[in-house]
Amino acid sequence: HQEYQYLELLERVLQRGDEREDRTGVGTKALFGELLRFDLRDGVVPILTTKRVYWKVALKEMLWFLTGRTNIRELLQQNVRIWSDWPLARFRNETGQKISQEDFEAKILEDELFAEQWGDLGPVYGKQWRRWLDAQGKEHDQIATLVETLKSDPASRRMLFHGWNVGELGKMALPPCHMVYQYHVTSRGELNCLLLQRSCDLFLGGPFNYFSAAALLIMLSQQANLTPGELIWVGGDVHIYSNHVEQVRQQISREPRPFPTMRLLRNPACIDDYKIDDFEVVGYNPHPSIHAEVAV
Ligand code: UFP
Repeated sequence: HQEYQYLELLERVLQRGDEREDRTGVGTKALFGELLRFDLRDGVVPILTTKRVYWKVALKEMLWFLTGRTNIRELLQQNVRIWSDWPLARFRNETGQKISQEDFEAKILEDELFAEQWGDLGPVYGKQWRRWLDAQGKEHDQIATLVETLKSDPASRRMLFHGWNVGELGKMALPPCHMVYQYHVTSRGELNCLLLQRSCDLFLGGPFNYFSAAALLIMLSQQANLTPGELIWVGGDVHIYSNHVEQVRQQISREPRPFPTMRLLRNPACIDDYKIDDFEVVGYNPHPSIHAEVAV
């Protein structure tokens, strides 16, 4: 079962990971340079089964990236709260107010001006993917270019998009973790993706990142009339936070179940037209969810 790769990686990081201080102050165990391969043929998707993964949340986030927008308001409108911590921390720091996350999110939702001032994450993922700004002030839509190339020149070795826009890193709430996505089309018309993730919170981030990269690959396949092949995930600093160790042990003790499959219910006219209801996941029967705190 493909999920054992992940469980073995968890185990390896716990056993052999270098214990180190990290930016958040929480502390991690980390390995550098790890690789996982997920076979996406026949609609199989890597949604882990040894804990419940909220795949709809990950998918809504991916669709939000594709819109090119960067304000958490559009996420909160869909009840997605995974990006709230960063703007909340900035608000508390800069105003000295001890507002709760709930109140902060409610204010972002009801007050558009407040959202503009405090809800924006800076030029993170979506901005770079859809509107990368070059030195001449011209914007580049890396996703549209990718779809075009997949259709017109699938043998190309230049099919990729990148989030690490050096000149804009300072303005981002978080510099991109899942950083470069490179694509490859086989002679059989299978689409493969190699994702380089520079930094991975293996317990909380990884499971989301695998699935959303797979979902994007599936959308791109449909747009370019290809079939899903393989997702190859490469992690740079792959770590487990010290306050996730108990959760990880619990997860490792569980037996994986078959990965589900995902189907697209519609063939949207372009990569911008996908909606959450276009995706159907079949046969997902995970173990219960395991809660853990995110390090900000
Ligand atoms: N992180 C992920 N996946 C993501 C994301 C963040 O694992 O998609 F946005 C984690 C990795 C790391 C932290 O623990 O967030 C980012 O911190 P740093 O920039 O110091 O690597």
